[in-house]
Amino acid sequence: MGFEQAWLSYEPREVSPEWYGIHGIYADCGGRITEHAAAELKAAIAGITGKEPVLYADLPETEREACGEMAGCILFEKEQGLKEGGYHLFERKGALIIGASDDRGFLYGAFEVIRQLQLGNSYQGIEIRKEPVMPLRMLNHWDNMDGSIERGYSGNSFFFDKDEILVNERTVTYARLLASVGINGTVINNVNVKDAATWLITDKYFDKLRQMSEIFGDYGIKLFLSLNYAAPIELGELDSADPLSEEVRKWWEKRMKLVFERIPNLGGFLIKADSEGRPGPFTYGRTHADGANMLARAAEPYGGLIIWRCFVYNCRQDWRDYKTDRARSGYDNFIGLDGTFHDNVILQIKNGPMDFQVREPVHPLFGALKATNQMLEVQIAQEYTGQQRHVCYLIPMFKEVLGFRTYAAETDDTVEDIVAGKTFKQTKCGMAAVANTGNDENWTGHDLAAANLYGFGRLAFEPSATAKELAEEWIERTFGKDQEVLEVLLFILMNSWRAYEMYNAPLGIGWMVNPNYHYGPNVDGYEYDRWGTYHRADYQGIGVDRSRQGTGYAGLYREPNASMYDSPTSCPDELLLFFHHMPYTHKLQSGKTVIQHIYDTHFEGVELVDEMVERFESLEGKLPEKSCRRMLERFLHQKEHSREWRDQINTYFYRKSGIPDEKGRKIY
Ligand code: GCV
Repeated sequence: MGFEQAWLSYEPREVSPEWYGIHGIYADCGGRITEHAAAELKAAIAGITGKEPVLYADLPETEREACGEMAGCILFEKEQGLKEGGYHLFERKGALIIGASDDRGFLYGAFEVIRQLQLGNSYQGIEIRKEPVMPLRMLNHWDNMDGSIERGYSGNSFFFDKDEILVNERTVTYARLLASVGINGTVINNVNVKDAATWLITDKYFDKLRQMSEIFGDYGIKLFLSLNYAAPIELGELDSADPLSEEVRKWWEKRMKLVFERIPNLGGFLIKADSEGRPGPFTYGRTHADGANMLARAAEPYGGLIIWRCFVYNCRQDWRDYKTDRARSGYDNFIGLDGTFHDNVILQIKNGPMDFQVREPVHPLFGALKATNQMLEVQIAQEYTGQQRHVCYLIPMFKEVLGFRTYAAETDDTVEDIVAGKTFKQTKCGMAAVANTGNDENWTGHDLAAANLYGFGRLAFEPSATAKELAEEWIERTFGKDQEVLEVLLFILMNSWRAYEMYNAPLGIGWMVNPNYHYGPNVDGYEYDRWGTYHRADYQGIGVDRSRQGTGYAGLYREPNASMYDSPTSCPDELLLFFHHMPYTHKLQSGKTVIQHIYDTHFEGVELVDEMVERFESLEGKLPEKSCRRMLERFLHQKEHSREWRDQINTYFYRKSGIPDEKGRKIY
């Protein structure tokens, strides 16, 4: 099985009988995207059924019947009334119809047909009507131009090498994979824009970027670039990047004109400003709105979007300072600017207030910002969740985030409603994921990590799909239909986030990792450092007081969330230490004490991993050999490494608290 194609492998498999009778595809009603959709459909049918249908790409709708029998054909037909990207699949007298009102609708409709085909479903009597729920469904790559990837765990970049841009077969497969799950935008370079990447908006790279963007365009995907806010200075042309300076404004106007002319399929820019050492408007005493709006005005004539990140905090904190709270910083920096951003600016907000920990509360800006376009940023690169060596299927976490009620309105107030544009009637909004791909043969290092890439795209398109459904689909499309494989891999995926959380930092406190590279346990790794990420454990208790008496962070939520988080009796167990400093002897809602919870979850988390590995081993011979070997190697590492987590965390808290495990298990 060719893993370069991930879930788009079109090798023969058993499918419902009528697929073998497909003899024609009629697809004359769209542009280049539709042509690519039809070609993809043809390749999928030919590969899977062994029978190649004829593709009638230039035949007007009116002349189709003249070709004879329409039963057994797939017809692309214009259908009014569907949202951009929406499609309608149905059967008419033995023919399968893909109705859509635009090119992207045909593209996603064709990929829906391929999904049905790979899953082996019949199309008789089929009736599927879908429209993308989130307008923007994006990937953010943190690829550097030297070929490395910041927080990359699956090889090197396939976009860049030695400061050059790569455009090749993999670019096409990448675009097909993204389109197949409905992703419509991608940022190819790291948000930390330095050195050569600053020059991406210059003549040096335009030709290659245009080529790449055209390939993406064929699959309905817009290319985006991360921008260096200080580009006018770093490109050696000005000595200021002050957003209110006339000279700077003019510089950007000229630059945007050039860039959009040379790369017509450019969607816009992503900007990390005044964060972790990156330049921004603060240098000039200006606000984020000043900075974003200046760029937005310059990009507006070309329909360009400015996606501005809210990951802004003081990374030079004094660990002795109990007042400054990093969790508050995104909110404090942006809430006063609500309603002041230009219409083509979107604020991109991480799912939690800290940084992609295994458990965090939802970012309090969701529901607080009412008059600003906003996007949710999640991370499928598993920076803090096992770095694609541990299995951690993150879709259940994303579902919880999307389902969180903000109380910003009486109804339609969940994070999903907000980023789908429902709550505040916005059209420039959606969801982005920090990507988990690299040039490894299987794209994602751990074969099972591809479920996160797949699930993310599908979820952004159709958030009502359950995590389990998406996992099932991905397993069957990738490994074929085998009940045992399905059951085991489903068990592993669906338990993986829970298991990882169990043997990781307890009760929402986060951060007990080795500094810098963020892998492996180190309880005090960040405790006496400048990053604002503390657990405040002493011999009596642990946790950060973010209640009214503490940093006041809990009060940033709307009621009743604020009160729920503010009191340790109503705060959900899994976030208790994020919001409160508690004695080890405090009884959780579960009835266990904090310390016993720590011990139990760490022992049980490891047991769960053992069970996952044991069940995986039972699949030997049922999975493609190379892929099975790769996974097994990672599972064996996870088994060992989860023990390291268990023992370091349990030992640390046993030594700190002096309280023994009720069950008398081995703690060092
Ligand atoms: C791209 C965290 C990561 C950084 C990342 C940053 C961000 O701090 O560790 O690698 O930088 O988040 O999201 O900008």
